[in-house]
Amino acid sequence: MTLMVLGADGYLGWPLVMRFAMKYDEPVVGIDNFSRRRRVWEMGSDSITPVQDMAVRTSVFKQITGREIKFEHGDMRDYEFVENLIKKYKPRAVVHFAEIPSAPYSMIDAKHAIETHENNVNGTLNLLFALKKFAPDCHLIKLGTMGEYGTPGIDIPEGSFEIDYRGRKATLPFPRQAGSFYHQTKVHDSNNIMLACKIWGIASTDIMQGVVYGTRTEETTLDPRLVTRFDVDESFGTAVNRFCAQSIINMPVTPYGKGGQTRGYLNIMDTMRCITTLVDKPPQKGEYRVVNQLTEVFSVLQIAQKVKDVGDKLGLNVKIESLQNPRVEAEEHYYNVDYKKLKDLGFTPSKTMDESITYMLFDLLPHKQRIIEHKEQITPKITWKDGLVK
Ligand code: USQ
Repeated sequence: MTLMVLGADGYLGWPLVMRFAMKYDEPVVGIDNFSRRRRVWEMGSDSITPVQDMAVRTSVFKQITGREIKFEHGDMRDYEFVENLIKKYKPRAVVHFAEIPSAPYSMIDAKHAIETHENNVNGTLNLLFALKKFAPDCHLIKLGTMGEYGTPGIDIPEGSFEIDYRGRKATLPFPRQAGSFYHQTKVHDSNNIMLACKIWGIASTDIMQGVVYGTRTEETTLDPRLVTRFDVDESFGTAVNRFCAQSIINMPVTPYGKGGQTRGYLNIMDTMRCITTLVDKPPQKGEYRVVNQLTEVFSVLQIAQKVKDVGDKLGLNVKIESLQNPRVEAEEHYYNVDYKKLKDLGFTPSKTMDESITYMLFDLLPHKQRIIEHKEQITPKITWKDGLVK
C-alpha cells in the first residue's frame, strides 16, 4: 500500500512526506506542480528559508536517512493526470494539501478568485472521481480550514451539531460562513466530499485546521537543505510567522484593526503529528469525519504581545503598530471552539506558542538579509473591498 501527499512541495507538504517516509514502511509518493513557488514569486516575494529543488530535497533526504520519497510532477486540475496517478499507486491514504491556501490572494481580483476556486474545487472533484474509480477504500485526508465556520458568535463544534427546530431534532452540518473567496473554496470542498462519502462510500477526514506556524520539524532540521519554506508576504505568510519575521528586522509587528480577531493555532510539528494520528486511525467506509485541528486559541493582539515579550528578551526591541484592517472581519468577537476528536484519537500537543516563538526567532536570525530584501511585500496592499491597491 502507498501513502500519498498532494502538494508535497509546500510549507506543510514537504515536512509531511519526510515524516511519512520515516514513520511508515510503505512507499511514499509526493505530488506537486510547484505552483506555490510561482505564486509567491508573483507576489514579488520568496521563501525566507532558501528551499532546494525537489530533486535535491529527495536525494539529500535519501543520503541522510536511507529512506525514499517518490515524486510525481503534475496538476490536480488535469483529470487524466489524477486518474493515472490514483490508478498507478492505489493509495491506502491520500493527504490533499494541493490547494491555493491564501485568503488575500483570492481577494486580489476576479482572476485570482476564480483561479483559487478552479484550482481548489476542481482539483478536489478530480480526486474524488479518481478515488471512486481506482481506490474506493482509500482514506482521503483533506485540508480544510477553521475559517469555514467564520466567527458565528456561538460555540463551534467539530463539523456538525444537534439542532431542535420546530419540535424536531436532527444532527446537521454546522453553518459555514467563510470570510474570503479562498475560505469559500474549502466550504465547497467540504460539501463535495460529504456528498462523495454518502453516495460512493468514500472514507474521509476533513480537517478544519487553524493557522499553522513554525520554522522546523524533526526532519527539516536533519540538514539545511531539507528546510521547509517560510513565507512572509501578505498573501502567503501567516500571522505568527510574519510577526516573527517583522521583529527580526525591527519592523513593527502589525495586528490589523482592533486586534481582537481570535483564531486557533498550532505548531507545524503538531500538524505532522495530527496527520499521522489520522492516518493511523481512519474513519469507517462511507464516513465523513470532521476534526478541528488546533492546539491553542489567541487573538492577534495576544500573539503580537507574545512576540514582543520573547523578542525583547533577545534584545530585538520589538514594536507593535496596529494597521488599518485591509480585511472585512470581526475585530472583537466570541470564539469558543471544540477540539477534542484528535485528542480522543491519541494526539497530544507537544509545543506551545510561547516556547515556539523563541526558537523561531533563532531560526530566522540567519536569514535577516532575506527578510530585509522582501520587506516591501510584508506590508499589506490587498484589501477585501478594493482588491490590490497599488
Ligand atoms: N493578521 C493580522 N496581521 C497580519 C496578518 C494577519 O492582524 O499581519 C490577522 C488577520 O486579519 C486574521 C488573522 O490574523 O484575522 C489570521 O490571518 P492569517 O493571514 O494568519 O491567516 P488566514 O488568512 O486566516 O489564513 C491562514 C492560512 C489558510 C488557513 C487559515 C486557517 O493562510 O490557509 O486556512 O490560516 S484559519 O485562519 O483558521 O481559517
